[in-house]
Amino acid sequence: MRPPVILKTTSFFDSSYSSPSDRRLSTLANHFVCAHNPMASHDSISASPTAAFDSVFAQIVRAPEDPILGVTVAYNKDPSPVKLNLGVGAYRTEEGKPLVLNVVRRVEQQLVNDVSRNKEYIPITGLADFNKLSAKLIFGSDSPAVQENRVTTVQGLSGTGSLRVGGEFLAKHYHQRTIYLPTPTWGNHPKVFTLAGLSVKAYRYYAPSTRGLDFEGLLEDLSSAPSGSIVLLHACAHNPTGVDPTLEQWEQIRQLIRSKALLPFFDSAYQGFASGSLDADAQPVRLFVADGGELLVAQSYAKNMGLYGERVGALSIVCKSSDVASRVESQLKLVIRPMYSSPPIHGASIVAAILKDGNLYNEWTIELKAMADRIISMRQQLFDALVARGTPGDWSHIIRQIGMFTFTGLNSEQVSFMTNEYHIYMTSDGRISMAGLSSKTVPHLADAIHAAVTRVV
Ligand code: PGU
Repeated sequence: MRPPVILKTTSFFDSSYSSPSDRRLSTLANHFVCAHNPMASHDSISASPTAAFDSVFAQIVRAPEDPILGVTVAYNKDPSPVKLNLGVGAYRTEEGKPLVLNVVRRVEQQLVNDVSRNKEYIPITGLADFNKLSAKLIFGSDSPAVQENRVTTVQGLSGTGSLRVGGEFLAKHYHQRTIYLPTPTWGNHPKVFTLAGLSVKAYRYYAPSTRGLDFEGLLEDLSSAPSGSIVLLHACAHNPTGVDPTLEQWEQIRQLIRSKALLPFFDSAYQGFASGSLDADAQPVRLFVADGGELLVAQSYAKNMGLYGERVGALSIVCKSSDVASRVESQLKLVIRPMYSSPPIHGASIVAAILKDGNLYNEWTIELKAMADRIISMRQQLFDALVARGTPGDWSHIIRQIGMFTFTGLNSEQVSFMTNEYHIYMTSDGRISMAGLSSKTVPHLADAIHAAVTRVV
């Protein structure tokens, strides 16, 4: 027989999370338990653990699925053989399979075979080699800021964890607590920065009418941001729009940001994925570092090395002097230590091994370019397929936009229609991950888009 559990029916979750009807249910449950158990009082009672309403968590309201990762949850439940997941930004091969890069497999094998390696804790700031090489990757191997030791880099839990640590550091130590995010932006940005303790505001970025950049709106909004405000910038391959400023526009953005003493915080989740070149995709960041001003960059190795689940990333803060940089680093440690103590060793060891060896690095860049090129070819194939079907509308943005995503312009009703009728899964804002598409699945997607725009207004 199972021992009885002691149960407190008035949960502290009551007041903060439950609706009035939930609370009525809780009171009813309490009466029910008490009526059937002469030993029970209203405060502390014994009961079987089997009934759902016996739980101290009984009042918890079900949260909605994540708008991006929840698409995969729905996809996994669909038994259709033609189903297609274009929701999450994760690379797939022509066969629709996840890809582990050859160079990553080889390095992993070497790491496993090296018996001198151990699993000790690594420092709070992560692997020193990894940090140095990550800074060089984003800022350039000849970056004066790196050479002058004005950059502090700490290993992070992929892009998300690096953004979160950067956000929390700013909330604690920077004089301005407002961060401006582009509209639209990656759906997790507002949550990450709000929970880090910053206050989130928006700046105009995308113009639905042109399916391009709202450059005037962007300049206007950043011009009226209070001096010192933090500005989140997607380093390249803007998510979800696939719309990036030109280098000339970046230069104007830089001048405005510096003249108003705004603080740039770059999110670099797609270096190498936009153009296929790691250096070309880092140009906007390097433009800002070259003027000697300060900034933050969060890097992710999820996409460009295919290390999604390994959670490898880095946060760099470029400062005016090495003395400031080292004090900043000492405070970053105080942010990290109570959050997750120290980062994991495996993924960062893979990245460090690849970045430090010329041959492995070259091999990586070839595999990376192949991924970027396949995505670019998917854009052309989808565009051609829609033109061939005479699908109403101008679809040239599919080949103009860059990076992992196409922001199709399809509305949420059209997206639901495509999911219900064609088993095609994508985020409700009409974003499709081009990396999830293959030559074989392009006709199915083109048929679905054609049907959606002709049948669902
Ligand atoms: N920043 C941007 C702009 C991103 O698009 C993503 C991932 C991240 C940061 C975080 O990536 P890490 O995996 O933490 O390095 N966005 C993808 C992946 C799914 C998700 O939402 O996390 C996406 O589909 O938007």
